[in-house]
Amino acid sequence: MSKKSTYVPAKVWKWNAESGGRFAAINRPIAGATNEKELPVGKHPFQLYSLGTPNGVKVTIMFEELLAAGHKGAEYDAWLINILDGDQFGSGFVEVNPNSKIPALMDRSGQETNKTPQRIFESGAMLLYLADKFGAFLPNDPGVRTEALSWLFWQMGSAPMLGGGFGHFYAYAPEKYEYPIDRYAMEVKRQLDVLDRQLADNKYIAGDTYTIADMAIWPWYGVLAIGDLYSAQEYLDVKSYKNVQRWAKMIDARPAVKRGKMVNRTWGDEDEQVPERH
Ligand SMILES: N[C@@H](CCC(=O)N[C@@H](CS)C(=O)NCC(=O)O)C(=O)O
Repeated sequence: MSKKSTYVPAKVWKWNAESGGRFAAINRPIAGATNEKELPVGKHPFQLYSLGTPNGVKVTIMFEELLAAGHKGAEYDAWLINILDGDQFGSGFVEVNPNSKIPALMDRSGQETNKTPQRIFESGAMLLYLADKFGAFLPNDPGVRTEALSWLFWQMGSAPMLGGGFGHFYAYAPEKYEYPIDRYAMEVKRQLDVLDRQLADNKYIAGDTYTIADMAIWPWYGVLAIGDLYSAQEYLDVKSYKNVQRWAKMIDARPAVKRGKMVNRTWGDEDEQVPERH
């Protein structure tokens, strides 16, 4: 157990901009734009404003899978949004995503017929929008579709425990605090066990078919299992989740996944970085 803390929360919370931690400089308690900045627009039907983090990679994998499957209408420009420089607070970005988080997407297809561009924010909404638009990676069978959507929404609800909870306190907080690390490690291990049991009887997350549920879950839990997310492999004993291991390696071997995970990436091996894609 941790020692008893002497910290007592104030009566009313006040913003301490100097609180430390890796993202202290960009995190704010207020929404909205801080500066006027238009977003660039390229020649392709889709304009993606993003960064190669797990939430961004979900969408670049989907675009690369669509293109690999022959959907030429899925051509996209992927512009780099540097969240550590605060690009997500520019006025143009906030118009596409009022929540100021990557990824943000504009569907500008149909410009020749004066169709109003469509904004989409939240990575899960993007996967669903693209799956419906192209009739791909989300089977029509109501049972399979519902199962895939259940797992897609499971991911959207669960990953903040892994990223904002475990990852933040294990890797980014200014000090190591036992209580939150312990609490979130337990929850992440429970989530890995949920996936491991599902993948014991299923080739892919939602059954026999590769769907947007795999694309949503892999960049978080797949990369945690076989990659270097938060350098926590040993701490979380990720190798013990055998079915997650099998599935994560299978998804990782897909050529479209290999391409998708490099787009908007600006760290790691140079030959695995494609900062922008046009
Ligand atoms: N639920 C959102 C989460 C997006 C998100 O948290 N994006 C992070 C990077 S992975 C971000 O842009 N952070 C910048 C900030 O918090 O200012 C989604 O899935 O699209």
